[in-house]
Amino acid sequence: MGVTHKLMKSILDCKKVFFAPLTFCAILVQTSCNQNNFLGDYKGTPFTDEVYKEGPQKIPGRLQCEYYDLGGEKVAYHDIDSINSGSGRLNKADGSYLHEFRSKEAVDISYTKFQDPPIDNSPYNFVDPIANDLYIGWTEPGEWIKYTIDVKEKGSYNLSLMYTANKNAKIGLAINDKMVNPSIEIPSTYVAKDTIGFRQWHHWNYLKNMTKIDLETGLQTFTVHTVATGNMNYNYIDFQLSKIE
Ligand SMILES: [Ca+2]
Ligand SMILES: [Ca+2]
Ligand SMILES: [Ca+2]
Repeated sequence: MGVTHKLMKSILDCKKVFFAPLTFCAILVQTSCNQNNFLGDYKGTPFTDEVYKEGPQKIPGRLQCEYYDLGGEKVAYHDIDSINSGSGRLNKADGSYLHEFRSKEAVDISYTKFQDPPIDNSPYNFVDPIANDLYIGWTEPGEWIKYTIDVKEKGSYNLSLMYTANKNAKIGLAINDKMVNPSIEIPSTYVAKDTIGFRQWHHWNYLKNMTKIDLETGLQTFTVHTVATGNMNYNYIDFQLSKIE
């Protein structure tokens, strides 16, 4: 090999070393761009605080309704008023996590209370909840809450909801702001023989397989719309993979 050949070879070897990381970076940038495009111009970010640090909720799995995104009114949620009727109000600010959870935001939040006389641990539950589980309440038609989710497996998912409903109601679900089911009927959990009025908002039920939706992998947004009647509490939604496509 002549001197010129040696020189050319060393330049090419150098280029390989130099360009390999650039190619890797280009792939990363491309992936990032695709995700940004998928989320459109969405300005919300996944919820995180001093307790919950896991970022976007993982699918398949259990989506906790109280971990809707950060970003505020008309970005991560729409609520009919500007106050949290639960955290810091019904549940007086006392420095505790449960009483002050997202108390500065308009979405209304409380938690399951097991006590005597019973509230969320009453004999009128259809399905027993767990104690001290945060949930969204004071729901009204027109309100919505949005989540960044991280779908790990493409496929068709069965969704099941842990909830209460003072009356028959309806919710709608959207992926990336496109409705995938605009009207899911949520059966009332009203029990006439329970004579304690406020407890009609505390009879828990699990609506198994309330709908089925198809999901691609990756980051995307999931929105829960309160469509009709309101008066529901949303605790969590299970996403169970029913079929790999
Ligand atoms: Ca509110
Ligand atoms: Ca509300
Ligand atoms: Ca919850």
